[in-house]
Amino acid sequence: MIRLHHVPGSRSFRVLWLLEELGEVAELKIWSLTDGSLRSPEFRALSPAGRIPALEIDGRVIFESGAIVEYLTETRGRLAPRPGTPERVDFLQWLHFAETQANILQNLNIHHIFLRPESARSAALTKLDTKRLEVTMRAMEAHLAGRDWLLDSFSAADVMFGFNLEAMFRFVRPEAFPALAVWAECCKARPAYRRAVAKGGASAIYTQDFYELNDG
Ligand SMILES: N[C@@H](CCC(=O)N[C@@H](CS)C(=O)NCC(=O)O)C(=O)O
Repeated sequence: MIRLHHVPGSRSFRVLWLLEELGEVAELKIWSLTDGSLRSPEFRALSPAGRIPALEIDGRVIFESGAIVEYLTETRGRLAPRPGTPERVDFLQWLHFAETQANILQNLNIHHIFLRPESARSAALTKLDTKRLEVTMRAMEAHLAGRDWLLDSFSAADVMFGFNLEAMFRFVRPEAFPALAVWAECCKARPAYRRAVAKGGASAIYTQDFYELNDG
């Protein structure tokens, strides 16, 4: 039995999509980011920082989505280059880059959506994180121009952006990032991605297509 602890639209989507790509059947337990349940002893026993995702698999629990993605590719022997190969370095680099970008996206979610009261939100920090997001998107645009996937073929490095590619164009418009936008559409067109969206449910985070920067 595989059980994924999931919030629709969050980083757990990375794991859900990868499980679909690998043909693994998982039961989902849905949590909320806002009702306090992630701070419960029940959830903290699975993920000590109270963060989504956690995955029950092969007789244990794993937290940290990057570790889960590495574990799944290692044990299922697919969608990642072998350790020790030059392509493995690229794989690891983009895998971890996804989390650098995800942390910025998480800050923007807090600035635009979660922080209450709204008067506590900082226009300066929102602007700073929007700029930092743009920098990561420029790096991806430069890398993806003229190629289909982050590596020579589709891999779990692409999947690691599963949360990000739903989020990034909600804060930065796509016009300056044509290669990134095409890659995002190719990811979303994969049958496993679509199955994961259908199983995991619509985003529990976003209610708007785009969040304007309020420069004050
Ligand atoms: N590096 C961790 C980050 C996990 C994380 O921050 N998840 C978010 C959802 S996308 C979360 O659980 N947030 C709840 C909170 O911060 O209280 C991972 O990749 O698993």
